[in-house]
Amino acid sequence: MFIILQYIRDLCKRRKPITSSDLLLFPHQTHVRGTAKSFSRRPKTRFAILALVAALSTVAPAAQLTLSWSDLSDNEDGFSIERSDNGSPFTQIDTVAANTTTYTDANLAPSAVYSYRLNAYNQFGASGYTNTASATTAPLNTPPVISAISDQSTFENVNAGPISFTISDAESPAQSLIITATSSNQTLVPNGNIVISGSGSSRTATIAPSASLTGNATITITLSDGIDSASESFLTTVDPTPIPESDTIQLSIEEFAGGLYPLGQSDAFKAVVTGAQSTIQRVEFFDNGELVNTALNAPYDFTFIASASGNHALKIVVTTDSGVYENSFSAIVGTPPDNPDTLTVASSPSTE
Ligand SMILES: [Ca+2]
Ligand SMILES: [Ca+2]
Repeated sequence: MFIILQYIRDLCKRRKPITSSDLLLFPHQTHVRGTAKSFSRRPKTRFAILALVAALSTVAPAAQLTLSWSDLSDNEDGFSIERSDNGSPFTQIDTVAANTTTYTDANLAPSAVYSYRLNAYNQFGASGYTNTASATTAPLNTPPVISAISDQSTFENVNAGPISFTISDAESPAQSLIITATSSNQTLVPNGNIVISGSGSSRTATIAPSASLTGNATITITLSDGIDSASESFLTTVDPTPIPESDTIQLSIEEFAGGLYPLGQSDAFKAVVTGAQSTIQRVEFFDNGELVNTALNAPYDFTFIASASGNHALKIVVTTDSGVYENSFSAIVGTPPDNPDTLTVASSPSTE
């Protein structure tokens, strides 16, 4: 009898639900059930898990599941939650206070099947179990990946970009990833002035500084797969518009003879620009007012083809950050005379 009393005392002390297995293991269960008064105050036995929701945590790397149930008893001390992992026997994983109706089981393995049941308990015993509810945790997710973006610089009133970058994710197609961009300096670069374009894995960002402002802003591009995210930050510096240095352009022509050209002959122009202190933007070649070539980088050359007879006013225009400079040349295209034809020779008598 002492052993029986000790067993009952242990059951009560551990505040663990008295399950059917506890009762079955006990050799004299009739003695446990024999306390009629206590048994009548057992928690009500009607429980139902109304919903078992599988959800992935947005912060923890492991999956989690959330249980919810209906509390139909008014005298429980708490609920005991039991879990079966991938079909293994149920074991108690936790207890929760009276009148609790939800429980989140965190740090679970991904892509695993978990089953749950619970019962209510008080000092007099335990209720029966709820139904068993099962769910499979979500697969393991890895964060998306965004390529590195170097720091950018631009001038006031001038956009930076388009800046190319790539995105990818092990589980989700690039097209479904969510991209957001923010600026640390909303005065210089409001969030709405960062435009993300492109499709699939290839994207670009274009940053438009607010009018007439200079300074710098850290731009952060955040990529989300709906669960995890990654971000890339880079500094964008907006400098004052540079004041162009004055240029003293000397423009000469090499490898071009000028003058007279037979129709169809070609001759190379090579514009030599000296005296430019500021940046040369472009060198344009005009033939009788028509733009025939634009050279953006040295050597600034162009091949003149004598394709039409007549006078050709050839003009070279150099545009730099400080101004426009030009020089003119001329060529005259014509045709040589036609070949003489039908030559005959007649013999005359000789005289003395
Ligand atoms: Ca209750
Ligand atoms: Ca992912």
